[in-house]
Amino acid sequence: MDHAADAHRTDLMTITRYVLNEQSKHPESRGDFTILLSHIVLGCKFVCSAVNKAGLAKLIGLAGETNVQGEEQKKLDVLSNEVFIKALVSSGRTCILVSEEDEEATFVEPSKRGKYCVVFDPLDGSSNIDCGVSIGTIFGIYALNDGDEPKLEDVLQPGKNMVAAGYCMYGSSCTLVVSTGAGVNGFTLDPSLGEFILTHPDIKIPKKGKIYSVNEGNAKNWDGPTAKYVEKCKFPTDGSSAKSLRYIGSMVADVHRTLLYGGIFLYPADKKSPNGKLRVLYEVFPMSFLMEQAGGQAFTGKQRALDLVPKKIHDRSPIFLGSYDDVEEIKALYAAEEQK
Ligand code: AFP
Repeated sequence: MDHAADAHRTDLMTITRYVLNEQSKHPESRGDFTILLSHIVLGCKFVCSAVNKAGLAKLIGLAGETNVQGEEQKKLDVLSNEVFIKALVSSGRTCILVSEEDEEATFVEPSKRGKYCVVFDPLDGSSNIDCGVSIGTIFGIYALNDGDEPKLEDVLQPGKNMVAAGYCMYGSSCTLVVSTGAGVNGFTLDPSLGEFILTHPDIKIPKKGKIYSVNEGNAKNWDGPTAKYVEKCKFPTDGSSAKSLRYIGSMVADVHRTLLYGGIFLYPADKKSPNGKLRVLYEVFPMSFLMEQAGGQAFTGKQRALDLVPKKIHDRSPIFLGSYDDVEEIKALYAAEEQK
């Protein structure tokens, strides 16, 4: 009998235990972040359960409303947004909430306010709901100085100022990947316990990968560097093997695979969408934060993604993120283009 392995199986590192351990390293901490995170975890569990039951409960299908981006909202989007807004407000630790589903930022009423601003996409990849493909929640967190009056500029900050970021993927398992700025950890929901257990400690993305992930249907509208990069992935000229293409069309799933297996995920600018498709605050920033924390890079085609300063809460940006060496290649192609 392998006693060491057995001890490991019975000594579970839940996300709450993990965060409390981290908190104890900061004696000045009042536990506000731990409380906030536990409310985010509750939101993730609720949405996970709703996503799992969607087919049975007839929760899929249109809710008859359109969101800020002009897309038709599905019932699960509406539900997930409500769940997260309520969970975050009731934590008593938030002051400003920015959701993909709401045109305006929500300012929490003074009696329920705390110092954290949370930007989030409650259910990203919603066009995949009906066919059961993995979807997810993405979030990023900024902190105000104690006593500061919250204002919109507090969430229009570069991503490098985030204090934490993460995503929860509702897939074949429910996986929560989080960084508080000291590495990246992945927790998997044990449905029988109702607890997220640390299953992927200190995730590091491979320095170079064998997979590229992009919507190639947009190729005719790409700029030179993106087109050249994808051509190199398929027809390498340095004797290396061609990369494999994997594209789900659900950012959480595509980024999760990239984080674990390495490679690059790109949603570039194109002639039709000069700023790409993905939203800076609650898609580009949290995923770029995680990539950097895991040893990878994130680039917009012009600069480090986390240096961007959003002007509006629903701004978009092109994004290239993943393994360090793969992102270096795309950076070199953009640099060469600039030299011309
Ligand atoms: P939906 O929420 O409309 O499904 O969009 C998902 C998403 O924002 C992101 O999760 C994907 O990476 C990206 O869009 C896919 O976009 P394309 O369908 O244009 O490839």
